[in-house]
Amino acid sequence: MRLGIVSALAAGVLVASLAEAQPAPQAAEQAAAAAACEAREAFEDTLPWTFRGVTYPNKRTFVENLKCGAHKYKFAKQSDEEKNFTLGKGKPGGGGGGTTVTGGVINVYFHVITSSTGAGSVSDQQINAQMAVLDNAYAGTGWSFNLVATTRSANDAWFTMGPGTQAEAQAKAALRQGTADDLNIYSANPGGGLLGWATFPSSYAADPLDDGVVILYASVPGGSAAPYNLGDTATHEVGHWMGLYHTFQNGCTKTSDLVDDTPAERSPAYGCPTGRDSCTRLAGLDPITNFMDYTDDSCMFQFTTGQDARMDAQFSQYRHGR
Ligand SMILES: [Ca+2]
Ligand SMILES: [Ca+2]
Ligand SMILES: [Ca+2]
Ligand SMILES: [Ca+2]
Ligand SMILES: [Zn+2]
Repeated sequence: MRLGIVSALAAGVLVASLAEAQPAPQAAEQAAAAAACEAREAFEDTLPWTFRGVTYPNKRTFVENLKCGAHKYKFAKQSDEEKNFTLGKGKPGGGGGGTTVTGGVINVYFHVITSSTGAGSVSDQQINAQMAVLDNAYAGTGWSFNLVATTRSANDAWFTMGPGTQAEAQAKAALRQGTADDLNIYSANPGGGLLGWATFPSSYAADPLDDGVVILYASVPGGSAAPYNLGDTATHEVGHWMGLYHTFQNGCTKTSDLVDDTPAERSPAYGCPTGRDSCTRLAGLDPITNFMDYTDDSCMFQFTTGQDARMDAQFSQYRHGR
């Protein structure tokens, strides 16, 4: 408290000016900011958005349909898996027999897939930069990443693989290393505006070879996929791999992403829409700076304590020692 050095008179003035500010409480300011943000988004929706040579009606269309494939890819199986997960948590120390871990070093196998002519050739320096981005992003969670090996494959079919394709299955069957608690990252050029996709921890048992994270090669630090070229596509996809859903999962509902301290969000945010509040009846501004939203890499920089706890629980249940 710094008021100790302020004279009685000055303190009185301060109180007076605070009293004047009372008619504009924080809630009203937030509502005004949210309205301004909504108007900004409505204007942005009139502007075409070009990403990697393809022009979309606007950035919202790109972001909502294409940015990350994880939700489309594995969403169908989610509710059943979640039921099992909740059940598992309800049996303290029992059932799965796994140890509860709150962090650790995750071994990483980084598979660079290029075209036959060498397109998509992520450099060792970029891989190291990507690893540093991951370590920074997860620094507060207790998890860190250790690059064990890098592989390089030239294969046109694998290079353009999409989620759920035969090319993806073949690439992963040939390249995947380690067990459930090892992270395999594949860089490729899936096309269609896809920045990446990931499998969830609970999917491992049914299809171990499928387990891992695929990212657009140009999304690594220094890549050409601006504004998604600071390495946070990998951060986001690894978040799924650790068991996190999107912050806009299930829209304006109290359960939303099954994490208590991420405010609910009606739809993905894009760009960096400060003040966005898409669920006005639920507390909190939209978590636009969270890694599990869809904002620009420069805008997303945090996981919450609740997300950390969920990652720990998911990793313990489905990955640790498996
Ligand atoms: Ca943790
Ligand atoms: Ca939430
Ligand atoms: Ca809200
Ligand atoms: Ca960032
Ligand atoms: Zn995602």
